[in-house]
Amino acid sequence: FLGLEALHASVLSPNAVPSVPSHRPVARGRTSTPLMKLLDDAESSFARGTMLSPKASGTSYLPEETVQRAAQGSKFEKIKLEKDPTAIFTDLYDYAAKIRAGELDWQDVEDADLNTRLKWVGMLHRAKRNPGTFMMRLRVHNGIVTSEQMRFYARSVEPYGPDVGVIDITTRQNIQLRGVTLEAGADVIDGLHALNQTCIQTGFDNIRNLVGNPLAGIDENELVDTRPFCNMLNDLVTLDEATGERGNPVYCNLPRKFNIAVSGNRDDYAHTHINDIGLVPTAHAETGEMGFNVVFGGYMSIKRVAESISCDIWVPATLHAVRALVTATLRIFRDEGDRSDRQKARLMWVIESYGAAAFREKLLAEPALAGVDVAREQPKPTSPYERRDLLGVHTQPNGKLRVGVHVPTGRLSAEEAVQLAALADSYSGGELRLTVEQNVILPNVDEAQLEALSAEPALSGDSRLTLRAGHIVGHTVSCTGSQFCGLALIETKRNAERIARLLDERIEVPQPLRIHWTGCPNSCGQVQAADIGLMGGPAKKLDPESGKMKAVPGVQIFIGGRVGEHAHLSLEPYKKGIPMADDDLLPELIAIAKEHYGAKDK
Ligand code: SRM
Ligand code: SF4
Repeated sequence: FLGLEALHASVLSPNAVPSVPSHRPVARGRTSTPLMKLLDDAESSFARGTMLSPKASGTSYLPEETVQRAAQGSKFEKIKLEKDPTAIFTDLYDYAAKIRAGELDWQDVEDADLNTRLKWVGMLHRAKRNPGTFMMRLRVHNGIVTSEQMRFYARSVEPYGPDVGVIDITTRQNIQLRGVTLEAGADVIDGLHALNQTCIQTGFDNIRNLVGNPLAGIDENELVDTRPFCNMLNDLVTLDEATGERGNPVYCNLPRKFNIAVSGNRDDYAHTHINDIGLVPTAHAETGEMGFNVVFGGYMSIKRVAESISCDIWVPATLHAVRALVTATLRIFRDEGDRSDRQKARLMWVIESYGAAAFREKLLAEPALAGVDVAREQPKPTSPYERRDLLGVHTQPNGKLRVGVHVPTGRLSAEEAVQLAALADSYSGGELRLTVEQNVILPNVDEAQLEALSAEPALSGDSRLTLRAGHIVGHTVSCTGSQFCGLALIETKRNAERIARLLDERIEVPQPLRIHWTGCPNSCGQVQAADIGLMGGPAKKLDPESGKMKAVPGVQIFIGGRVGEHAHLSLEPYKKGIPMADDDLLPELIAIAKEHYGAKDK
């Protein structure tokens, strides 16, 4: 359905990162800008003497009024004003060089850089669980990874040993590397850039990984190929159009994170309903032209979980129209979003401040959208449709097969990553597709090779990776949890994997049962979208020794979330305070599975 424009652009820009020098000098020196004056006047703890770079920074693009609000805003706003996060890119190289030369210890790096600004280059210090090590969050737009990139991930984490040096597939169809030190970070970035990939703008107030259809281009039900759109939007975030350098400063000082998902079919594998912008492929009712109904404002957080809403907007499925729509929305969000209360700084709050209809008018008045053929929301398809499973073996339109590989809770050891890369080289033309359920798809497998693939040692015997996961194990998703995340109230991944196996041993469910785990109310594991969602929370249990109730790790249970065309978030917990011990949690889960999902004892 896509025109030449999209395909042409995708050829011109097959991936995000051009070859430009990564070591850029940052000019420093005291300047008397209106911003410096503002900083001087503002009651804040800015480190005096830290200068703003005269080159374009994220802050250079903010209107004066926004800068003023930011200067009086949250501690993160002040950190961004004091030194623009874009500068951390080159600072990282300086830090790495000094640490290697023995002139600096990571502990001497100023706190705002170490624990906040470095997130701009995807380096998240694991201060609480593994001080001195970083999780590196990449950008894998549309979830497409080459075998070469996968081997590079393995090489990057392998030095940190099997406990810390692991790779995670995330709930945004993305990759996180663990254990990386500050001095190694710069090398990892260079390595990524050499492989046409990057990690910039992934962990701070940035536009996060672009989620697309994991079946793009190999999908018998495809309405739009999401790859060119994810490529184009990824370029928008990672390239400075003026200089060709990395990192577009226009969107480098947002009020908060920003999520975009591009769906390619009626299955909505990209989860448009929980993204700030969700593009839902829908043909124009009168002209038949393929385009996107746009939904806005979906998000999850500690204080509030909101399903996306319609603002009655449809745009054609052209790169120009989608870019215009996204840049117009980002302009409003960047300049008008809340800068004082981080809990109110997501797009939904801006939309609500106008009301959906007025926000639509506001958006359409944006210069970026001038000349774009924006229509009212188009009717959604009504014919029956069954959401397809991404795991298992399925035929592609070209006669080849797509084969889902289950990766328990998305966790890969360095060795498993190398094995996956080898499988991709042997069977899927060196390509791997990631899913938001934290699994992998091997595309374009020859039917004649299926038997050999199934018999591969990496996928059989005791291997954690498998082509044949049970209905529960295969559909379990988990956030990072307390092993690495300082915000976690419980350990998630190991429990999720173990409990799913126990459930698959004890009960039979007629269809996949999506159990999601999340270690705290931020809901990175998207529990409100799950059939059964488990969120870390307080619980009490009788202590047999003291005879008193004792605080123990526990969960809140959510049930009835839906994904796909008729997505629905389950906002209120079904039960609270369930202790995590197997004898407490398993009976609860079995009862829910029987009562709500047709499970039977085995
Ligand atoms: Fe998340 C913060 C992990 C997807 C909502 N998230 C965090 C931090 C960075 C907290 C921290 O500093 O430790 C976690 C890092 C832990 C670690 O070591 O891995 C973290 N989030 C994750 C990942 C890795 C979970 C996973 O195991 O897959 C996911 C990475 C996605 C990516 O590749 O970019 C992840 N986080 C999500 C999602 C799901 C999604 O995007 O579909 C959400 C809910 C959707 C949303 O954002 O609206 C989510 N994470 C949050 C929030 C709440 C945001 C808010 O507006 O308040 C936080 C807290 C924050 O940002 O302050 C958070
Ligand atoms: Fe950490 Fe909480 Fe996100 Fe899990 S949900 S990764 S515990 S912030």
